[in-house]
Amino acid sequence: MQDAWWKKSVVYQIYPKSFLDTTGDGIGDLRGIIHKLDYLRELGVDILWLTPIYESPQRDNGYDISDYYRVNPQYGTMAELETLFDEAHRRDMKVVMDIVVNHTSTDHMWFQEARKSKDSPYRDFYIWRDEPNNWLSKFGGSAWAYDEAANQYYLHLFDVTQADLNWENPKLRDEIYQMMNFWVEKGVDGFRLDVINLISKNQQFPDDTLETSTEDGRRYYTDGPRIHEYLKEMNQRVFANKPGFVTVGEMSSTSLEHCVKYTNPNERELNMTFSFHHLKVDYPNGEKWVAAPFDFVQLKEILSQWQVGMQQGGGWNALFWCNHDQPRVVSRFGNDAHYREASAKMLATALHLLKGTPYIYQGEEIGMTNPGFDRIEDYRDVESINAYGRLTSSGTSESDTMAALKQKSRDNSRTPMQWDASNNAGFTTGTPWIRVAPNYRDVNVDDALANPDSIFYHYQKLIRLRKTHDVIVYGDYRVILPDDPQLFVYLRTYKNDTILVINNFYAVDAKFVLPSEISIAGATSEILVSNYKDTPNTWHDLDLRPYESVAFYIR
Ligand code: TEU
Repeated sequence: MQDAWWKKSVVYQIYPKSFLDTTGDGIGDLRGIIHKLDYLRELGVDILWLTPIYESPQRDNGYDISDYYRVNPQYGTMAELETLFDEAHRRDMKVVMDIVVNHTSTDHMWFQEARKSKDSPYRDFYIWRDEPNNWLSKFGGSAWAYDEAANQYYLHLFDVTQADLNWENPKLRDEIYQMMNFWVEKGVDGFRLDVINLISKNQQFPDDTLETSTEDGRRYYTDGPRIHEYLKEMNQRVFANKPGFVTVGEMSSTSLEHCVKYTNPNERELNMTFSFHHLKVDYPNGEKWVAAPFDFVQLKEILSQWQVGMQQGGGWNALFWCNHDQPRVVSRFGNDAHYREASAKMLATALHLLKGTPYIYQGEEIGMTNPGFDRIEDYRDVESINAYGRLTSSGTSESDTMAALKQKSRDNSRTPMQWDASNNAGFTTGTPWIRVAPNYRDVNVDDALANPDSIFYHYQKLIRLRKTHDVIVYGDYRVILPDDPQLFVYLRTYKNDTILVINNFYAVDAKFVLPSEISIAGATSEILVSNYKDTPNTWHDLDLRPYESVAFYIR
């Protein structure tokens, strides 16, 4: 039985477009990533996940693929990608590629052929109807678009240029597995599978009620009727070809029960899943596009539910606060104005000591913040621009709309990586495709590396601890004081080891007293990691300062 090596690993997500530009065209590239591999090695991460680098018209920054077998020339060449694999491997890092198989760009040859005629062998690669149903696109408006050449409507759960593939068609599935095997043979070590739980649609295509923002059709295609069958087939036909291959599924609006099934090794589907419920705690009534505070107790409840549920069901969580679709966590659940360093470290500890495989999104390791763009011209993301149009034309004021974008836009995490204090944060010598966040002179990699107390070294320490303490990897999870409005406290236990993690999520002092019903067997304790220098080693009873966070190791 292959050891589940990826349980001990930490993944670093790279958004190539915003990582490092070596050509001066304002767009990051593969050579930029190669250039920074030593930096990533220094951080200590084991796996690099690259968001899509395939040929694409870039309507959705590469999640709209027009050719799965080619590298987007803006990013570089196939030879450079191979060099990137080799250079990462030489440094003991693995590379995971993003695979988008729920949809392709409408520029893809399959779609271009499909629309020409009902007799095209590619017609049935997509989902066509004479009459649309009332499902809504995740990016706003109807999920169906009329195509003149085809004289039918096609389904697009995302942008109108992202046509959903028809997984009912075995020929389409063959093509997809063949394409995936091409990348496996090329030397990629794993896949991150984009919205993979949406590929099986209810073939009746029933209308939804549209009564709430989530009754938009999703119940008919989320974790759909044949999803587990497809993933088992994909596993057999692709992943099983390479021992140790790692897979993570991105699961939109999923359930715990399904994620247990996706990731329990006996099911032979995937290794781990991303779920998003904990990142909707600032969506009042399910509505994303309003500026709103987050519900802290609900955040803990959801995290705890997934910790316990995956543990009981033998599944495995991918742990994350940030990615290229989410605002920066220090601006969201931390405090980027007055306690940027302390709160970024607290959030790192709170996440990395949970059970699961942690993911770091580029820039998170130096505490990058939301950029605070307050002009629509600064935004690039199709979802944000659509939302702006929809909100302002339906009567939401300009200022409420901009407040929502400023807090929620996906562009918050897509601004260029801040390498140093020089122009454009050292990201490019040209004009960046999206503006650099204005705080780059204070928040950058150069400064982080020069300061032994930086957020960077805090992440480095957490990554190292995972390698030396099995309790971090395998320990059982239990929450303490679930209703406390300020503290997130949990225990991890494995064999004779216990870790007690105490996090103050607010800018005011707090007091922790271990509840009497909790007994921890252990005579000695030490502080594994903390974000204040002088935290006392008193785990029964502790006064916490703003955003203070500490993990006690008790034996
Ligand atoms: O995202 C899927 C997804 O559902 C989101 O997190 C999405 O950004 C959110 O619903 C918007 O409110 C994945 C990719 O990560 C994202 O970048 C792509 O745009 C999307 O799939 C389509 O491929």
